[in-house]
Amino acid sequence: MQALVAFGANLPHGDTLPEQTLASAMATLGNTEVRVMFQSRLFKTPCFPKNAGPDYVNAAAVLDLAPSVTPLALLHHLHAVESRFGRSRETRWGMRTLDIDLLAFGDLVLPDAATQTHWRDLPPGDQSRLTPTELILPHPRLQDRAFVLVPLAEVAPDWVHPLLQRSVAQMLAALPATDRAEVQALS
Ligand code: PH2
Ligand code: MG
Ligand code: MG
Repeated sequence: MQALVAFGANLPHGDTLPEQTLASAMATLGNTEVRVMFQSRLFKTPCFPKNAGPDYVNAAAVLDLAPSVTPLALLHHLHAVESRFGRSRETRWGMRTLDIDLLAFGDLVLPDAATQTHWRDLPPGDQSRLTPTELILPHPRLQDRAFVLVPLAEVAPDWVHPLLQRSVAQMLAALPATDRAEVQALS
């Protein structure tokens, strides 16, 4: 099974800059059951929402998983890596030393199509106010964000969203050109 993950950071962790944190996180994510197959370059991106904090560094990766790895087990592993890099989880959309988001687990839809669609179609005003308590896959905001899709298009351009039936490359092309232009490769 393959999983797609997104990385983001906009605060240093001690003396470690966000770009170093992301590189170290991608380097330490692998274990006997999780293999990093492809990793994107690092990108500098304006904070969303605009002016809510410093610029982010973002990246994406494709993970190859042993059959024993469930979506929740992977999520817990990603959270453990976040804590190793100083992440505390008190404020949603707050500043962070490291955020690792599970974007997709193969073409699995969790918990079901109606619930994923509900969260995907949430009005913008509710998106910052309401947080799902269960794991929703694919990630409900995946199709909206250039800071996710630009890095993801380097590693998984042909992955198709199981409910939208659109590839990463197609979802990226559908975003405003101005959103895409704001995402700048660092390397
Ligand atoms: N992550 C957020 C909130 N805002 N903005 C950018 N540019 N990149 C992110 O990764 C990001 C964000 C919540 O996780
Ligand atoms: Mg995030
Ligand atoms: Mg997160």
